[in-house]
Amino acid sequence: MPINAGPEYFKAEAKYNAAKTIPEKIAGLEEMLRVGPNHKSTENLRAEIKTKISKLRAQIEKERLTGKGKGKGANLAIKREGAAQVILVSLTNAGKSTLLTALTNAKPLIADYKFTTTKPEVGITDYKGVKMQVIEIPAIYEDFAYKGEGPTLFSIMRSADIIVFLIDNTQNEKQQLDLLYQEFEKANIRLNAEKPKIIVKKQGMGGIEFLGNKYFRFDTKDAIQLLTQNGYHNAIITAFEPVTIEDLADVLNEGIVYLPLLKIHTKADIKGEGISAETGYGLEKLKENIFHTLRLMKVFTKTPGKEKDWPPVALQEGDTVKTMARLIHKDFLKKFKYARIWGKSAKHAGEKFGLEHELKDDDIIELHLK
Ligand SMILES: Nc1nc2c(ncn2[C@@H]2O[C@H](COP(=O)(O)OP(=O)(O)OP(=O)(O)O)[C@@H](O)[C@H]2O)c(=O)[nH]1
Ligand SMILES: [Mg+2]
Repeated sequence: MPINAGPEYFKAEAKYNAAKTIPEKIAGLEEMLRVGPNHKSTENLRAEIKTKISKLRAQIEKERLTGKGKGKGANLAIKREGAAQVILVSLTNAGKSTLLTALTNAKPLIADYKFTTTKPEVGITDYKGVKMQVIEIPAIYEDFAYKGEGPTLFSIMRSADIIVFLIDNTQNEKQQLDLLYQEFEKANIRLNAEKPKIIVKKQGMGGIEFLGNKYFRFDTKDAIQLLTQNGYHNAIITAFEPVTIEDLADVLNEGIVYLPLLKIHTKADIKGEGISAETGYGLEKLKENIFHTLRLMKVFTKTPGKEKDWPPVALQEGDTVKTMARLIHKDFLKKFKYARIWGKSAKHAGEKFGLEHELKDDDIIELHLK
């Protein structure tokens, strides 16, 4: 029994103990986390609750994939296209379909009644020559993560590159955000969060070993118990920055994915700031924002004596001449002599560089081969 737990905690615990279905059990445990005390002496308990939740969630995911359980087993696969997959999410009527129509070639139904969109709608948008796939997910509601098509739709989102929340300026902002965050939490998707810097590596033997002890903000005895509960009997645990036992519980839960989030406010023509998909206001800026949040950049190729080629190639920030050469042709790495570059990463126009040189957005690159 936790120290200083209030009556709400015991109510939640009773709810958990009485629960018959997995979602009910999860809801009970989540409530225990929410209303339970959160300080140093309860960290172990919280980590244990988290482990229970992730095991139950994994069970739901497994049942979904094998087609057991009530949710349909069918996997709605969406073929990836373009440099990135962008997901539009909101409560009903926030303007996802209107935005998708304004940004892409898609023609979803738009209406002022609730839950107009009932399956994912897909389109392609163009940002300065770079194509990105945009997907509208049917509106989120309470317990979407567990009900009907929700788990299947969340599994589409798990493999996406970025989540965009649409917040309707004409509705209560906090209610929209709370519900969205809550459902993503339930689906084990962490938004705009860094993965805790701790590595757990299973071993064949040797028991449990800890490296980087100065960073552990927990008792290794408790950590061993948590690891054992999760099926780790031989493992090396390495930390690179301060980590709590809850961080360890998160890392042990392989079902967690980490995705970037962008929040945008819609219907700015009626009220408030943000975008208006109806008038087109703020849409170019939005695409730019998505592009930068994804840490993408565009690089142009060029042949000697000619203008730059169109369209540009989409690369990830930090990519080098080597990435580019490899992308253009598999033989180019072997034949590479040097590159000439025009743009932000070059001090003067046409400067010569080797394979390890880091490119910048809007660079123009001319490859010279042996
Ligand atoms: N004034 C104004 N109305 C908008 C804007 N965007 C959407 N709407 C209106 O809001 C209503 C809902 O728009 P949809 O695009 O269908 O919203 P949705 O998020 O796709 O809705 P669901 O599919 O039901 O979840 C429609 O009546 C739209 O015309 C906007 O930027 N300005
Ligand atoms: Mg819609």
